[in-house]
Amino acid sequence: MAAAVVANGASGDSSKAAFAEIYSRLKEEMLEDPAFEFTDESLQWIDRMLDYNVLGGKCNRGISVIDSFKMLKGTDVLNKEETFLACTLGWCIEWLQAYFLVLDDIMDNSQTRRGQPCWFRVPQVGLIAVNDGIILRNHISRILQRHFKGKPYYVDLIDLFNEVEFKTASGQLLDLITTHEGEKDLTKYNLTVHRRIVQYKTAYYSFYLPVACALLLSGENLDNFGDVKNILVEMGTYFQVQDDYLDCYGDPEFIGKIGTDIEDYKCSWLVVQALERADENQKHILFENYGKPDPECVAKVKDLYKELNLEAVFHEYERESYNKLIADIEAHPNKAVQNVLKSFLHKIYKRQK
Ligand code: GPP
Ligand code: MG
Ligand code: MG
Ligand code: MG
Repeated sequence: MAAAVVANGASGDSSKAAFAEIYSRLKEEMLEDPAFEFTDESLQWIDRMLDYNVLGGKCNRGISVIDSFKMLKGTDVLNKEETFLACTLGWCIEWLQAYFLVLDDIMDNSQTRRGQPCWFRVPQVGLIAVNDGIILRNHISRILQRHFKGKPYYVDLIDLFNEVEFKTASGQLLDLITTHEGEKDLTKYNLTVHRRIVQYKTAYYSFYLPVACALLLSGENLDNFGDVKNILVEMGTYFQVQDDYLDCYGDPEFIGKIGTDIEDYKCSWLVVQALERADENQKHILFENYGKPDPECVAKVKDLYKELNLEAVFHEYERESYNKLIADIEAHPNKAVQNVLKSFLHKIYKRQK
């Protein structure tokens, strides 16, 4: 199973293969954790839960730790120990992603994820998924303790994961309370509100975290990389705009999930753009139909997006974001850092899933 994990990744084959191999080892360690006396049932549950939720994604975040570490070191080959540590941190990010997605799908009332039913929709799982999310989060601490305790940067790693988790949960809070039932008021949605939500809920864990892990592995002090953090947060904002776009325009078969942003009354980049361009009549259509589960209402919103040519607006945004990011990256004094940032950007530019 692990060998197929990263088949969709966009980076070097050697990083992918090395990465896939480590998963089974980390999983075995979690299943043999001496802090708990597993029963047969709990062992099988965790085994299945991990394969279901940690695997099956693109693994861009995880593999970026290895690729970034190589670029920072200025080498294409890492020794066995370095490879293992980089892959392990990469998997910690994939575990974090699994934890967020299991819970996000419950909160967003989603149907599918990575081409299969969301974990909480699997018969016999239901709200046990909430506890599985907690277990996934705890596995990260277990993995870090087992493999990094004693390293000079151990405390920084723990702080990093804690801080990024806090930022993400705070972003998720903004995402959720902005959509409060009963006080539906689309006029409060604008680019500033959108930007704040997506920076926190997505950019830190998806973009800053992998590079920050590679920097710590390289012995760097994260305090010296504030400018890199800013560029990565910008990149993460662009990435979430793509996610908002794909929620409506992506092929569910291909992206592996069915969009719910219109039904969920989300402060999506698309609705913000629609509001900026709509005349009074069109605004009325949005106000009447946005945030309702009825497929006819959803279709009316999508028709309006088409009328406002939002696909073209997105493609223009994509081009501008890319150019701006490249300019910011090229202004950075360190060539190795430039390579890390460019490589990350090229993994996501014009992504279809
Ligand atoms: C993406 O939002 C954000 C997350 C997955 C972070 C969730 C954070 C938690 C603390 C649970 P999204 O809902 O647009 O993602 P998707 O489109 O993949 O459902
Ligand atoms: Mg969400
Ligand atoms: Mg979601
Ligand atoms: Mg989304």
